[in-house]
Amino acid sequence: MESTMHYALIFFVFILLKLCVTQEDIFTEELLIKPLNTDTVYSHFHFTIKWETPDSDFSSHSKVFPRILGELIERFNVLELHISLTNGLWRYEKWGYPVVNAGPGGEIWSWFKENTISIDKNWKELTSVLSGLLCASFNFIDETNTISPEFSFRPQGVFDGSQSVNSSYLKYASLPREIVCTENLTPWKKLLPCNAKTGLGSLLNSGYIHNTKYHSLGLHLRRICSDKLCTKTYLELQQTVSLVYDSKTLGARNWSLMKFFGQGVLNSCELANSSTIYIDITSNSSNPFRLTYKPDGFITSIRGGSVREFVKYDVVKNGGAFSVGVDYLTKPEIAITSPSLIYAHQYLSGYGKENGGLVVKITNNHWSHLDVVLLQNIPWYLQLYLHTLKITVSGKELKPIKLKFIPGKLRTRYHQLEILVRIPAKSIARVSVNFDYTFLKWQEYPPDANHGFYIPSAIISCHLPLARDFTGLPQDGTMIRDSFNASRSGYLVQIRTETLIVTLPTPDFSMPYNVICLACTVVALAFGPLHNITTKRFILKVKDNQNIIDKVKRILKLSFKKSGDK
Ligand SMILES: *[C@@H]1O[C@H](CO)[C@@H](O)[C@H](O)[C@H]1NC(C)=O
Ligand SMILES: *[C@@H]1O[C@H](CO)[C@@H](O)[C@H](O)[C@H]1NC(C)=O
Ligand SMILES: *[C@@H]1O[C@H](CO)[C@@H](O)[C@H](O)[C@H]1NC(C)=O
Ligand SMILES: *[C@@H]1O[C@H](CO)[C@@H](O)[C@H](O)[C@H]1NC(C)=O
Ligand SMILES: CC(=O)N[C@H]1CO[C@H](CO)[C@@H](O)[C@@H]1O
Repeated sequence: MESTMHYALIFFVFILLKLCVTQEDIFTEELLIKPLNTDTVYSHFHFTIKWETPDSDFSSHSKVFPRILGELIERFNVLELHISLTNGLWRYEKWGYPVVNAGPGGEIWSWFKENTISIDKNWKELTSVLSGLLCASFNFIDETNTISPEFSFRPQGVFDGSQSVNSSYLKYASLPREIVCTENLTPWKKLLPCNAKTGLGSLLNSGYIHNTKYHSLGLHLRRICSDKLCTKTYLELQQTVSLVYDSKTLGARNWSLMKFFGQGVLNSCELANSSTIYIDITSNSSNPFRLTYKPDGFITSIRGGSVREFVKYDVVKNGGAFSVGVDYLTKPEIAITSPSLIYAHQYLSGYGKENGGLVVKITNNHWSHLDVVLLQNIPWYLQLYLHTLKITVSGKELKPIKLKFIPGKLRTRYHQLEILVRIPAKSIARVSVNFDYTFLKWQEYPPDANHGFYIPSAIISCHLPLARDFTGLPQDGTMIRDSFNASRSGYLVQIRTETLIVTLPTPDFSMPYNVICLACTVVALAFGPLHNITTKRFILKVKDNQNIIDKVKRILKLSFKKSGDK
């Protein structure tokens, strides 16, 4: 009797706990496929989890939200976290803008909450934990290569608007040398609710991802409002994969999921609230094609004066086992994307092993002027001269509206240069600065010293008045909504330039090896005969018993002599 009551009590408590503790978390997955040009196709995976949870207590259970990330946020007092791991360079001028922007290599930035006691310590620990979590070299991030840009970054989620943004709560670091590979994709996939077994995640086979022109993994954590008045907030996790396929490597212009990923969608993820594939068919008017699988719906999206057409496939409704694709009806003629409004390139100037220069060229294709923030994060092993900073537009010098420079310190801090400048309509601004190369201490060179040293990509932020090729980070968790009609005063785009390699004056590290080899050879050559002479004794040997061959020879000789005598 007692034990029955006992069990009943436990059961009751269990039910009560479940009712109190289970909070709603919603998982959606999307795949956007968009032809970028006559020979490239962009596919972007977007996995979103929205978790309705209190700001500080992550001990409650979630259905699909990865527990490790919840713990991380609580432990390190993180407000927002953004990570990207990228291989390849996004070509803004040919491809337009990606949904999520990322520079080559690894990149990480995080906002900490205002009540954080030691931001530096939390940052160091956070990067170390993430390094283990994603198998990336984030553990090489420390205060020497971390910056806190003032103008370039703003929190992307809920933010208390009463206070101005204080950039001392922001930490940004990039690892331009990071090589992104399967070992990063595998732990990244483990964070997905369906663990890449079913649903759209199952398309991410590493064999097919790493032979693309460009691939980028992203992980973005932020807090968003649940409604307009922001009575409740959600914790939102966005996991993204961006891939750019080249028809030349695929062998044909006609593409399908089968060709991209080696398989179609086999089944849907049970935990996903929605699972959708979108194909951008806006380019059909210039390069007509035929869909190989019947779509479930059409969507027209209007955004900032740009109308785009999409077709939609519902993975759950189709019950899995299908592959979408496109067969082109004509030969390629017209480039699909018009030139982007703004793009930039970075390169080295200067001469010799001493005088270097860094140039960023920003192109404004818009019919009116654009205000642009340029952020440069330059390693301390280049000694920068701010007085040589020059901004020119077709020969004429341009004054920056705002300039913030935190000079680097040898071995302790990177240079941080932020420039707000107004670029006139239809022009190219050239921002150049000179530097000297530094001699490093001999232990500071990496094992492959002659490979060179990296300069991270520059970041250019700008409010675009139009959203022609702009997709942007989704504001409400879904990339494309039915009859989406957003007209905002500006669309924030951030673009990143290429990373650069500089060769610092490098000592000849093979010299000690050569010296050792030579010295050893000389010693060995000299030592051998000397050792022989000094340690060996010469003894005269008496020649007595001859061996058989000599005996036989002698006998034969004698017998021949005898026969000759006859
Ligand atoms: C930003 O926060 C830091 C640390 O709390 C504080 O010292 C600094 O005065 C703040 N800056 C502004 C502009 O509020
Ligand atoms: C693209 O246009 C061609 C004719 O111009 C039409 O036959 C085809 O159905 C269109 N494709 C889509 C996906 O709308
Ligand atoms: C693309 O598909 C169409 C229709 O099936 C076919 O006629 C055409 O030859 C294909 N193109 C290539 C390059 O395979
Ligand atoms: C979108 O907004 C514009 C301007 O407000 C309006 O003219 C247009 O009809 C709207 N389109 C849709 C589909 O609501
Ligand atoms: C929050 C949300 O989008 N919930 C949706 C989950 O899926 C069901 C059925 O498709 C919808 O009714 C909910 O609105």
